[in-house]
Amino acid sequence: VTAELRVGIIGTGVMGADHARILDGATSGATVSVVADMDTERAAAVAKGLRQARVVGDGLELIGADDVDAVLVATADSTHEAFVMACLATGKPVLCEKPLAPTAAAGARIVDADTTGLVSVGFMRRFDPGYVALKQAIKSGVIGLPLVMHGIHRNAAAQPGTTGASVITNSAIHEIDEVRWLFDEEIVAVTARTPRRTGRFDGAVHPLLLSLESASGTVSEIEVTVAAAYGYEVRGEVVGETGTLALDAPPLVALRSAGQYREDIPGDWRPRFAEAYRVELQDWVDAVRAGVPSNLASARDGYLANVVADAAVASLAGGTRVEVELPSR
Ligand code: ISE
Repeated sequence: VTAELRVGIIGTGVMGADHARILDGATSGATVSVVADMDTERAAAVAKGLRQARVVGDGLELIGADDVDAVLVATADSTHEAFVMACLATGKPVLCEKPLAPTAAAGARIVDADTTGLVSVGFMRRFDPGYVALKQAIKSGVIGLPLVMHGIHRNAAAQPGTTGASVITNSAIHEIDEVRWLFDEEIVAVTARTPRRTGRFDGAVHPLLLSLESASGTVSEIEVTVAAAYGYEVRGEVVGETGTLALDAPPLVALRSAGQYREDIPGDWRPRFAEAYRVELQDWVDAVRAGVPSNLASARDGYLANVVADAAVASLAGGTRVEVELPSR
């Protein structure tokens, strides 16, 4: 393969803009040829920083364009399905940002349509050097059987439109995929709870406490806080029979001065997962150019995360533990 992959990006918000910059400037073998956004001014501002991207206002037009070989979807969650389906209809590989869809019903329709494995899902933690090392360490047996995982996932401020359900389908979906991937097994039951309400965030869920039970009996206890105010933080610890593995987010620099110690905390996920995004995008570009499946999460992975998320939404609404009905498909 010699020709550069011409990628079209739909959605030029925070993630679309970041992916465009990485694909066009820090990935080998790819160029961003077209960017699409209903807000064409926003798209034009992103295109300006790219080598030779043109701007369109309509994502479907981008998918059909002759100068687009593969598509990256970074639009609002509720619009993923329509764009992914259009990519499948034209036979173009597509990297859909997480979540694959907001519900399992929508995820199932995509799995059924993706008969040749054209869909990849952007669960970037699978490419984060820390998470990769954590998975290897668990597999090596150094802490014995994993028993419990503690996970912390905090955003500085809730995104506009955040609801109780979307805290699960948009944010906690990362941990749902992570647990499946880290322990190589399915989640069979979930319990979702929330403490007292606060004025900090007017959604009903703040924070979300999620308990994810894996098939073999490992339990992952997750806190997802969407309006933590102080910054962005993701870390965790796996407790095994003979030791623990802690995943911290190391600061880029730590300051010792005037009798004090200071670490900076990023404002959002982009600095924390910069390397993960870079490696993820390079993997996708290499796989698409070689015509082989990528190492990203598949449509089926995205869908199975949706199934668990639906169960968590039901648990939160009903105040009970909910067993996950794993589909046979
Ligand atoms: C956002 O969409 C992301 O994917 C971030 O990684 C996550 O931390 C945040 O909670 C989501 O809203």
